Amino acid sequence: MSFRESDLLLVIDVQVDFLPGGALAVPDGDAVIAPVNRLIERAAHVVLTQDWHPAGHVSFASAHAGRAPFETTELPYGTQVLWPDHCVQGSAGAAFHPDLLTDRAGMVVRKGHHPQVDSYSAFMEADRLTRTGLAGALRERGISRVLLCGLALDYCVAWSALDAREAGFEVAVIADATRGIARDSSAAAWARMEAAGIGRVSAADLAG
Ligand code: VGL
Ligand code: ZN
Repeated sequence: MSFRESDLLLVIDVQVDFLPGGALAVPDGDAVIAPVNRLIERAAHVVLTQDWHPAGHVSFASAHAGRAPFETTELPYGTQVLWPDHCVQGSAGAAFHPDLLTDRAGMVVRKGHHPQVDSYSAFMEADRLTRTGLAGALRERGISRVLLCGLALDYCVAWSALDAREAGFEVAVIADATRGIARDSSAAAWARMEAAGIGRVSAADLAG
């Protein structure tokens, strides 16, 4: 299997705050950078996402008195995990990792910019109503398959993959070019994705 002209490589949130030393570091997250860069060099269409929160964002534990990171709270749109402050707009932590080959990306989707709504998915905010416009943009470009990599597998990668599938695209996740925040939620994410008909491929399959 290799890249087709109608494939999109969707690179999720390879940002300083999600890498070791960052505010919401994904364990072993820096292991994705080399395979992601190899994939970016091979793919005809590349879109990057960037988690991009205003200060005081509703997903930050610090915005909820007496609450700690990794607890959950109920918001009007459902249950929200509370995170450490991360990817604040314009901060060093919100920048792409300096080694990421960003130049070949035709588009950057910023998400999570509404103060009261989180957005794990590149396609739809957590209110499950507000669309980012990415699905329409991909259709206009003749994309039929979305291949995902990046961080974090159990949140933004999985939610984006599930929404891509729901939008009618063929979808696969590049297993060795992603890492999760936690083992249990990563296993649950793989199960949900498999049930939704999402494939699992390796970077070598596409960019060996
Ligand atoms: C993410 C938690 C909060 C992610 C973003 O990129 O997976 N996770 N914001
Ligand atoms: Zn976030």
